[in-house]
Amino acid sequence: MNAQKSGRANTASVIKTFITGTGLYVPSHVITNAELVEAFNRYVEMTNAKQPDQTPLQTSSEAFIEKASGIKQRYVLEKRGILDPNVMHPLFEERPDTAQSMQCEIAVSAAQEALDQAGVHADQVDAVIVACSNLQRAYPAVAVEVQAALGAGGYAYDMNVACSSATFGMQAACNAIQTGQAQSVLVISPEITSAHLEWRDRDCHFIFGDVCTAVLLQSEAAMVRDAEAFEVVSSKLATKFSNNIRNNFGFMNRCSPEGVGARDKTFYQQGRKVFKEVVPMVSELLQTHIADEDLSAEHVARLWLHQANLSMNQLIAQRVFGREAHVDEAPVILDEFANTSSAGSVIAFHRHRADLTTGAYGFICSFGAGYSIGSLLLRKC
Ligand code: CO8
Repeated sequence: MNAQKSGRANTASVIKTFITGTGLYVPSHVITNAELVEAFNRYVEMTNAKQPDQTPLQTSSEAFIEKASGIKQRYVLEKRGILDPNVMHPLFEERPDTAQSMQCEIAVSAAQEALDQAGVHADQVDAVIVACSNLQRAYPAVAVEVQAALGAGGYAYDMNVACSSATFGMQAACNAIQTGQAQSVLVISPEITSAHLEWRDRDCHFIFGDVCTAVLLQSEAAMVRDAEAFEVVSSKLATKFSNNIRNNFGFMNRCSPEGVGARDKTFYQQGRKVFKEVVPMVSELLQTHIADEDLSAEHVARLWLHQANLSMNQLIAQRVFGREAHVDEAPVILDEFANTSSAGSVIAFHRHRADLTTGAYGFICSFGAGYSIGSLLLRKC
C-alpha cells in the first residue's frame, strides 16, 4: 500500500487549515429494517411464484441485518419505489435543465448549515468541491451548479473516491488553502446511495442510506470565529486496487448492449473479504499516523470512523486503542443512517464533537471501495 503523508511534514512554511463548520442534510423518508424486510420478502415470494423452475430466492431477516451490520434503519430521498416489490428502487421525477438538480438541492442545504455554523457568508467561499460516490450526471460538474446556487466565488469541481471521497476532498481543500489558491473551501458529499444500491439482492439490500454532509475548511486568516474550530494537523491517504467493492455502471455501458441492466451495473461486494482485508489496513494506517505525529493511543480522544459495519468499527478501535473502545471514543451513527458512503465519518464528526476540550485530538477516518483510506488528524482549538 502506498501511503502519502502531508501536513505536518511542511509545517514551517505551511498555512494552517481549520474546519470551522459542518452541515448535515437528512432526507425526510425513513425505512426501518422491518419495512425493508417485509417489502423484500414480498418481492421474493412474487419472483419465486413467477419462476417455479429456477432456484428459489431466499428471504431476508431483520435479525440478520442488525446482527451482521448494526443497522436499524436508513433515510432515503424516496421510499415508495424502494418498498414496491414491482419496482425495488427509488422513483425520482425527472427535472428540467432549468431546475436545480437533486444533488445540488441537498448540497446547498448542508452547505448553508456549515456556513452558518462558521459565521461565513457564501460569497466568502472561494472553492467548492463536491466529493461523493455517485454523480447524477456527466457534466456540467454538480459542484459548479452548487457554487452558483450558493453564490460562492472562485472555482468548483467534482471528485469521486467512493467511501473516501469526503476525506480525500478535505485533503484537496487543505492543499488549496496551504498553497494560497483558496482561503475558504466547502467540501460537500451528497450521497444518494439509494439510486445505485441493488435493493433486490439479499446480501446487500440493507446496507445503504441517503444523506448529504458539508464541511467548511478555512485558513486562519479567513476564520470569523474559532470557538468551534478544529485544526487539521495532518493527513494520510492510501489506496490499493481491489475488485471486492465494485459497480460497473458508466457512460460506456450502451456500447456493450449485452451488459445493459446486468447485476454488475449496480453496487456489489464481497462483504466478508472487505471486512477481513480492510480492518488490518485501516488499523495499521491509523497506528502509523499516530506514531508519525509523536503521539500515542492515549492522546486520541475520538475516532470518527467510516460507518459501514458496527463490528468492523469496534475491531478497528480496539486495535488502535489496544483495548475495547468506549462507544464515546468511536461514536456510531450507522444504526440510524446505515452506510452513507463518504458522508458517514463526517456525520459522526458533525454529531459527536461538541464535548471535546481544547487540545483534544481525534481522527476522521474513511475506508471503502478502491480500496481507499483517508485519515485526518484534528485538534480542537
Ligand atoms: N438475511 C438473512 N440472511 C442473510 C442475509 C439477509 N439479508 N444476507 C446474507 N445472509 C446469510 C448468508 O446467506 C449466509 O448464510 P450461510 O452462512 O448459510 O451461507 C450468512 O447470512 C452469512 O452471510 P455473510 O457471510 O455474507 O454475512 P456477514 O456476516 O459477512 O455480513 C455484511 C455481511 C454485513 C455485508 C458484512 O460482511 C459487512 O458489512 N462487511 C463490510 C463491508 C464493507 O465495509 N463494505 C464497504 C462498502 S461501502 C463503500 O465502499 C461505498 C461504495 C460506494 C457506494 C456506492 C453506493 C451504492
